[in-house]
Amino acid sequence: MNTKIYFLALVVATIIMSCGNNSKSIDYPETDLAVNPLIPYPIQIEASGSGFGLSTNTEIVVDTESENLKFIADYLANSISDQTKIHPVVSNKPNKRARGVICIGLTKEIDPKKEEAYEISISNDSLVLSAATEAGLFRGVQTIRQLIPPMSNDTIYKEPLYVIPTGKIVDEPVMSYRGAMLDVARHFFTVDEVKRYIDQLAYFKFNKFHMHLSDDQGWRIEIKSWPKLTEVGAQSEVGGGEGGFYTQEQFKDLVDYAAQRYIEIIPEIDMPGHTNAACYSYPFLNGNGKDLEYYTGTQVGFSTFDARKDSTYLFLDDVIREISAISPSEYFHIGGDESHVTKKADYIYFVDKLEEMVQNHGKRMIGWNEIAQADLSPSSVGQLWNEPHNALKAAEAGCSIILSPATKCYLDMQYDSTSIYGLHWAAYIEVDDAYNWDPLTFVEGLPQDKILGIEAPLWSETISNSAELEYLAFPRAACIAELGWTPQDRRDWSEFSLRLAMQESYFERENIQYYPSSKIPWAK
Ligand code: TNX
Repeated sequence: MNTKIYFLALVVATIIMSCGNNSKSIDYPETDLAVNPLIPYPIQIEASGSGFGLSTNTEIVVDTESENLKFIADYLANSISDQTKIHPVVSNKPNKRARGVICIGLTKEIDPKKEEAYEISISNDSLVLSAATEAGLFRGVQTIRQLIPPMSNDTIYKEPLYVIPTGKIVDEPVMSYRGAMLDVARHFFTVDEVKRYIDQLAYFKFNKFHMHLSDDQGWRIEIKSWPKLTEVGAQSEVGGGEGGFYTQEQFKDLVDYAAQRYIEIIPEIDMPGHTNAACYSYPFLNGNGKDLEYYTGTQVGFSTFDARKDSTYLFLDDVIREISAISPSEYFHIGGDESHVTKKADYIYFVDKLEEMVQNHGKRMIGWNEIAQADLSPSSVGQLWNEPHNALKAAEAGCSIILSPATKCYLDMQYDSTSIYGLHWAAYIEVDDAYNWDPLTFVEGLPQDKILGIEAPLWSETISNSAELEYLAFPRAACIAELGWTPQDRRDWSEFSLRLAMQESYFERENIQYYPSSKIPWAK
């Protein structure tokens, strides 16, 4: 038996033996695990009506020899202490006096192909989280965090207990790609701001974070062989602020930070359009024949690389090589949207060349739906934002599709006409609009086996810091998280809105500046 798996079996046996009698005296109130604040909602819940009392005597037991498992357990311990001020001990073996043990471990009982599946069994004395993979355990930790009530019950025992309902949760996502995108080009977001967003996405079980690293207004990642991209091209942003960029070290730090949360970062260099900042830094790249200047406005579609110059491709080969070397993702996103001043034949030529180049660097190409005009290979991925016909065309070429329809998924759309941030060219998207649709049937005729997943882009023309980002992202990102995880037949808006209301304590505790939509029955 694998030692880690043996570990879980051993600990569960120890818990049953050592803690078996400790909680008998507690008269738990009746509970119902099925009525809970969980977002996304799990696929299977069996409630058993009693309680597990999280208290100062609760310990977390994990195989501490494994650095990754220890990280996951510590992540839960820190979260518990933020939520309750209780800081559980994390150890290999429960202390004899421990009352209530949270046990985290890998198991062979779950199919390892179910990469993010997990199970949680909760009884009076123990809460056992198991999964076939570390990613599954990390997802399960988010479920535990969400099950902890905001208030303790101080009357049923000699010390305060945070009562978690007993029962069993068996869970796994419907989609393997559940992403969010942040545009760090229109306005730059610092490493700490990006990390903060990654943590919020992790809480809702997202597993991909797409970074839009370049656009007309700024180039945001250091390329050592072409230093002016950041010396010149990163020095501004929408509205004329000072901009900024990530050094390669900082980008690697973000990749690692996300990976510890089992989130993959997908880098995007948007081209051949949306390239004013690069062309301004290196004018030989420019293909629109006009004089170049910094651009701090919000128009789109006026810039292009020169798609017929060999030097453009020599430059891009360096860019893709350097980024690929620091990006473990299997994907490289080439953008490809709104290249309105690139001739159609040049655009197709460009995308075909880039697809090959990306593949030569060991990656699969992703591009916005316009790339379907090119002769795509089946390993590439089209990202639908506004043209269902191009999503269908890409799928016919054998490509998988990421669904990000602007009318549903765009977190930068205003909620309604009174929203203080955001645009509304695609739609006003209230929280129920973001929730009430089915990604699997959204594009008529798109085969479901071609749907890789869903992604919520957040363009940053109107936002420049965490508070503004959070106003647009929350609570709608929670809707997209559930669409990617929970099967359609388990989704119901009125019931979801109650669960979302129960997330208020999370938003407040983390000081998340969410939009307090009137569609949600918030307690306050
Ligand atoms: C369209 S969506 C764009 C972006 C803008 C966004 C604003 C897409 C692929 N292109 O350049 O930022 O609208 O909502």
